Amino acid sequence: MSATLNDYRAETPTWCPGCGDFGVLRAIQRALVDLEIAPHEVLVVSGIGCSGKLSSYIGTYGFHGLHGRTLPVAQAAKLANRNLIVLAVGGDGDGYGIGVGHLVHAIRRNVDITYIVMNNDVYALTVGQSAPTTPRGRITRSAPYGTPEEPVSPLGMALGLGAGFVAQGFAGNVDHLVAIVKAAIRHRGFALVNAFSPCVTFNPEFGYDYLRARLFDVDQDPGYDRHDAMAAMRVLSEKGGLVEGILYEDPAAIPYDEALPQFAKEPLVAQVAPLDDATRQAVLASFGVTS
Ligand SMILES: Cc1ncc(C[n+]2csc(CCOP(=O)(O)OP(=O)(O)O)c2C)c(N)n1
Ligand code: SF4
Repeated sequence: MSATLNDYRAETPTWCPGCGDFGVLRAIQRALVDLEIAPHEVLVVSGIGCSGKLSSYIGTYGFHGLHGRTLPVAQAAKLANRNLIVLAVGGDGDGYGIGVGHLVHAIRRNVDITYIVMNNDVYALTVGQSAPTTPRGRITRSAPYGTPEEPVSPLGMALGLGAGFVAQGFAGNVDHLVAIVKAAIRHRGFALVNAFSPCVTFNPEFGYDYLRARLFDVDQDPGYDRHDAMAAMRVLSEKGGLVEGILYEDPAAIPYDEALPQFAKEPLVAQVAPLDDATRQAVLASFGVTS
């Protein structure tokens, strides 16, 4: 029997009322249900931040890791068991700040995982400091005279590094985000989804109305070719990054985990003997877990 949205529920979120992360959570849950994936087939790895709590709020396997270290854990899990659907989730600070080095190498390595970044242009959990995405001049708690640096362009960076799937969604348009997340999961290789997810508490300027009035939807443009990386670069530049939809997809991408002979035949987990019970207990005990 197919999973339902109820099967994907877990703890009740403690996010502020109106937080964009609710929309992203709902989009991921709906995408998994639509794709008829069962919760036990999915691992969600998250970083630290308000967004990082998402792995506790979804009824899949979960790993809440260290700030900025989401991608190494997610890639390792996929390499160990490529039968799992692996989603990495986190904030823009997590992915484009402290963890940006891992993003560069995840794109180049092309392990078949989906990375959903909840982008609110601010460090929210730590109460509103400038993030790498904060526009120059914006006043934040860490920049009372205005943020002095230029922001990163995460999608431009990903395209420049040769990413095989680059998309942008919006928590205020969940139906569209569902379609984007489904396409990202189906893509064979590393997929980046930058999901604008307003922080209504610490960055209300970058809110629902602001985004709704400005986002240009490439998926509604019949002339847009999502297989043309230069077109993606052009539209990003023309619209100042305020674009929604699947900007680029390379249907011929070959994931790392399928390209290497040692992974190609069967997943690593199938190639090693299962742990005997005493060893399993000892490993769990080393993490302070008793079963
Ligand atoms: C190594 C390390 N450095 C700093 C912190 C403090 N810290 C916790 S969350 C966070 C930023 C969160 O911002 P973001 O990743 O954008 O997520 P959001 O809370 O906005 O969802 C920081 C700096 C930490 N937990 N670990
Ligand atoms: S502080 Fe911002 S990002 Fe964090 S839960 Fe509240 S609205 Fe969401």
